[in-house]
Amino acid sequence: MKSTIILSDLHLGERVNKKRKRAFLEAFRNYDRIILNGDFLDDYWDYFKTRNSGWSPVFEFLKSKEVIYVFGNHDRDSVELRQATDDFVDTYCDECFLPVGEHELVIRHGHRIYPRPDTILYTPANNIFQKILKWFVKGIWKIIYPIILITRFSIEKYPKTLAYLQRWFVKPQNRRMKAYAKENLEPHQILVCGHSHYAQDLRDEQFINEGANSYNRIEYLSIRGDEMKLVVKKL
Ligand SMILES: [Mn+2]
Repeated sequence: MKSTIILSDLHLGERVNKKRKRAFLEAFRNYDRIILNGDFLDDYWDYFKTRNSGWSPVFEFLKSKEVIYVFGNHDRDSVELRQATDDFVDTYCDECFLPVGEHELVIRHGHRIYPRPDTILYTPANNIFQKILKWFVKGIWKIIYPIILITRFSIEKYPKTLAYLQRWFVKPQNRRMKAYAKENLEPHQILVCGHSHYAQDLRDEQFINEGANSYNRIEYLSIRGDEMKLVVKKL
């Protein structure tokens, strides 16, 4: 049976981070199948520039693996995304299923269960007022998003102190995903999401969040045979 790694929220952009690059290559090496569970690339940056950036050894390496690309809220399905990634991706989807022992994993990024305010940027504007609103939000987003990225980075760099500050914000997101799983899934299924950037293994409650990889940590769900393990490592 193929070994599988599921990870999300790498938020790769035009600027490479060597430490993270090494960590991803090291992690990918040990698996046959890689499931990129959303927000692998980030549309704040240009997909083609990201593809040709210092991250390109990671993309090149992925060509030797089976790669499943699950769309996230920062890398929604688009012609540009597919063109920039189709040389290393085997399958694109919004959701995928993986049998593990007696269970079946339902793998989704999570943004449809817990939408964010930036959803407006991706909703079609039908009249002039909606167009102005969208244009306005887009302008603000260009300023706010870098601040969010820097805040996240500083919080996660000092997990023993600052990371606790964001728990009040991310815990409710996981609670909502867990409640969704309980209401909508079959008893043998387990919902596997990212999106909240908060790793939690609650498989007995049908929910696993495999965390995030956008800062000083590497977090993923490792699957070998019937064994599932949530791995969280500081870089
Ligand atoms: Mn997300």
